[in-house]
Amino acid sequence: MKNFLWKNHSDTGKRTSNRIRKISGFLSILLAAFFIAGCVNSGDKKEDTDILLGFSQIGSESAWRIGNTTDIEQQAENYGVNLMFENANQKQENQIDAIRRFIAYKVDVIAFSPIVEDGWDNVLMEAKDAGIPVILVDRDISTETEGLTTCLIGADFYEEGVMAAEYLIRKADRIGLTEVNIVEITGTENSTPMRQRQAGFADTIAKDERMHILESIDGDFLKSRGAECMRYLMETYGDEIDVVYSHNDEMTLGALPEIEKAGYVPGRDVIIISIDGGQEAIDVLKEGKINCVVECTPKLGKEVMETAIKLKAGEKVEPVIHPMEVVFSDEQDTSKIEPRGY
Ligand code: GZL
Repeated sequence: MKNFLWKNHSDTGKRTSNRIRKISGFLSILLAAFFIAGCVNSGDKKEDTDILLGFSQIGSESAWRIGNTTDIEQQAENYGVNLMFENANQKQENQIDAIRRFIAYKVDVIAFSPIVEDGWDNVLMEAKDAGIPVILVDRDISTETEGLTTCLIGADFYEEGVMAAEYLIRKADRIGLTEVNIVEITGTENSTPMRQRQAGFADTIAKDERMHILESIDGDFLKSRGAECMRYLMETYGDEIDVVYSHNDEMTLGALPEIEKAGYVPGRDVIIISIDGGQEAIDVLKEGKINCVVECTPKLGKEVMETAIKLKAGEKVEPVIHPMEVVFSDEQDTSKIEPRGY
């Protein structure tokens, strides 16, 4: 809140000074009104910190990613953290360049969502040498070098894969399937969510002899690629396909029309399992064209800001923070699912 300094008009005539008194009285009331409004509108906005956080975001490839960006920005505002935000448009080299800019700018903390797990050692060693702590948001990195990052704030993707598979096993039991042929549309190759959602699902169905994966194909978390993958899978396997396991809602939403074009009803002829839990997919779940959506919350901003504030204060932080996540499916009354906010 700016402090307004008012000039004193002491050397003017009586009539003028009365007028000035009236104007300054009115302006004082106006200023007080603005101040009160400001306090009311500030909501729970905390005092500005002197923290400058550099954040490198992967891109805008999905409703999840856009929701994550919105939440990061809103929480920076709420916590009074100054945010230097850069969108890498799905390119690792853009993230590396952004991190180098943050280092040059001497930010207090760096946070980023690594698009893939490999290739970060050099730039993170530069951040370490510059004494700037790094927070991993959403996704992880793969490295042999200790101490390049302080913590990971993001979903337990392996557990998401397990929850997807556990739903499928329950569904197969419920409708009496004796053989279950699955096609898998994966997220970006070598990304943490792709690797772990695939592993959690595969490890869980491995215990069930009915389950077979016909093929896994990379949809890169993109709606357009999800459609292309599904078109290929329908042409290749057609009637053999009992289940589509898709690593995110965007690819699922791209795939559904291709299933319908091939003459099948998604959610009825083919079991559809998706991950993220954005509003559009939940609406389709409610229509019965998706059977299961595993939640992956994009709302990580609060934990990111609280962790940045702790790091700036030199406090220890938890090495891993996983948000709680649930499963939405045709096993429940989907009409009761609250608006998702992304
Ligand atoms: C998951 C996130 C994934 C989402 C996709 O935390 O990394 O990236 O599942 C997004 O929608 O593209």
